[in-house]
Amino acid sequence: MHKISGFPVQRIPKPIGVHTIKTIMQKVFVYGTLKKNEPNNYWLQDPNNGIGNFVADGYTKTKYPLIIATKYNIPFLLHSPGNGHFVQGEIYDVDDKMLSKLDILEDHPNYYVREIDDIIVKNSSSSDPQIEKCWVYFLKNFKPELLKREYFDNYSSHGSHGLQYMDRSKRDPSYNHKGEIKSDSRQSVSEPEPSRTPP
Ligand code: PCA
Repeated sequence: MHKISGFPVQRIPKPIGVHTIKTIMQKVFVYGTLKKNEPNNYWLQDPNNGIGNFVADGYTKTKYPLIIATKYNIPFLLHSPGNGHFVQGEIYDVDDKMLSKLDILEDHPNYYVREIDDIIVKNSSSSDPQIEKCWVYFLKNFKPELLKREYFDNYSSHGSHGLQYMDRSKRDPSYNHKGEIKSDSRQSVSEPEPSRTPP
């Protein structure tokens, strides 16, 4: 028994076998519409989706082509290492729930493919460049002609390129835009998109 302001207080012992549940966080590097001030950043900010905490700005350790494609002006990081630029973006700490929500948004692994890659952390206090292993949504199995597009190093939907992103709610559900970019998908095929996979 302890006494606080004269009243006896009983210490409640921690029950045996009860553990604190630790949330496992993973790092995601975003380079497109998920960045701050871009059209899909609200996914990371919505507590109903889980945890999405901004960590730092960063850029890819490897060069990749960052392009804007399809009639909806969607940004894609083409999995073609060594081509393009060191791409700028943002690192977030996310929990499993948020990661699974992002996978739905990006339609991983059917459309974008999420892979671990080295990201250089900007403004890190140490003098050596700090590298974080982060998940990144790449486009694989893309049409080779996409490599002839303009390469960006820092995406903005409102950039001087004039290729403003079109939100999925405004798109034509009968148009298969994946056919414009995927080598294994035909452009003429128009199949309605499942409502849960709207990248
Ligand atoms: N969203 C993901 C991949 C491309 C996109 O628009 C991102 O921002 O990283």
